[in-house]
Amino acid sequence: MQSFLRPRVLCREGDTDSVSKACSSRRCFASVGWLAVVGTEWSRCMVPMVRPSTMAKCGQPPGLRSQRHSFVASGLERRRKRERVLRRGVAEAAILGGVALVGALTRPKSAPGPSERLVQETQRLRAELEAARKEDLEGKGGTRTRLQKALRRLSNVQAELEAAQDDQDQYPIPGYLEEAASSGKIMMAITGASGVGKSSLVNAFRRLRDSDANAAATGVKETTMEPTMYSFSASEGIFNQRFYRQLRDDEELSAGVRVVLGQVPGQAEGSCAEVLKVCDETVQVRLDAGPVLDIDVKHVVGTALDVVIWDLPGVGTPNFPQATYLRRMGIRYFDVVLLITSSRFTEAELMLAEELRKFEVPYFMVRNKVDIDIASEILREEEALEGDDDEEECELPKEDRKKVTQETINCIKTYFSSEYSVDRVYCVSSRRKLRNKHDFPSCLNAP
Ligand SMILES: Nc1nc2c(ncn2[C@@H]2O[C@H](COP(=O)(O)OP(=O)(O)OP(=O)(O)O)[C@@H](O)[C@H]2O)c(=O)[nH]1
Ligand SMILES: [Mg+2]
Repeated sequence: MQSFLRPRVLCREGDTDSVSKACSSRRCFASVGWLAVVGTEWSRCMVPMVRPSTMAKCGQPPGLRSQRHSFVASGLERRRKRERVLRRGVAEAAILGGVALVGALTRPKSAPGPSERLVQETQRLRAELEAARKEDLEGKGGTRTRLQKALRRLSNVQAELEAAQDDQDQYPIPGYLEEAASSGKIMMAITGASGVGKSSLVNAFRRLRDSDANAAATGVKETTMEPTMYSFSASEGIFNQRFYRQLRDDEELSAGVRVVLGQVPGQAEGSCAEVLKVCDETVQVRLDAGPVLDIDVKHVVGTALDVVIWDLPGVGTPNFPQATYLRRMGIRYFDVVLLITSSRFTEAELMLAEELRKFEVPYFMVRNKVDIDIASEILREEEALEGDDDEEECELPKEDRKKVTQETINCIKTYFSSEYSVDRVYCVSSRRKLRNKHDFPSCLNAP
């Protein structure tokens, strides 16, 4: 799948200081996680893994020990328990065999809460203010204007910081997500309006019939009434074969670890395997498909990550009004999101897209139920060919049906790209017989 996000640089070579500074912000819980898991190229310039539990050791940078210190520090304390590494998976997730590297190895600039930039700017301005005060006390000339300017700048930045803080207070991590986040899995949400086929798609991803006992409930009326979690094991889904954490330079593999393979001759890229033995530069693995292979360690691209899919209630019903949906569902806290639509974009869907863009959550647009549009277009063509006699029935030849199908899909894609600048929309149908058609295989990167 192709994500809408592009890689962003968080930390350059030798810039490890910014890591410790990041620890001072409320978002550090997320950032340390991200930094800890980035790929090999990045791990060279990052500090070693810092878990939330080791946060205390990071301490506060000196700038924060000023008059406003308590504001940031107390908030930090308050959230210590609550704010888990909800979006750490973004950086570590990658999809093989497809176009995208999800999360692109960086943390988003606009993760929820006060940004690192804001915190750093506040520190800088405080230091500036202190220096101006000192000079003023020492009776140096011309310091008054400098002092006033520094005060003004600081109060502006502090207002921004407080606004970001308030925003986070209004949009806390929902309880249901907080618990699941500690599992260390990739949190993926399926969201969109009610009835667009979110739960049906979950079943399609899990290769289940809607009628199977453990399938997600689907129906013509509003059905999913609370966020429901589905974990994927290697045998039932595809996602955990596609998401991986890139190996760090110094990371050693050991028997039993599940890994994702790169381009191994004769194997599909992105194959999943279990490590059986490690000897120097060679690893013996058992592919999920069965065979045991001895491969060069360079073909191991990372350790496989499990994925949890959250089938969310639909937005915009009286039960889940648009006004409170973002807050109730905690959309901004997910690692990756599938935004499902089944017709034209509605205001609610645009709101979701905006939120995802704002918080830089990687997301994919899926246009479901294309079978209905195609059937309807074919019917229209046939009706056009029929005469006035109601009894006369005309069936479009196979070739023409194919043409109408392609045209319908193209039309849907053009609509999203021209109206909303969304260049990649996966046109799918979750109907069982159509799960290998249209963009469904590429949506899943299914082999
Ligand atoms: N023809 C067709 N029908 C679909 C498709 N996907 C879902 N449906 C039907 O659409 C209806 C709604 O599907 P659900 O999966 O329950 O939709 P949902 O988005 O989960 O709905 P809520 O849980 O209420 O938010 C059901 O009757 C499904 O059988 C599809 O691709 N094609
Ligand atoms: Mg549902």
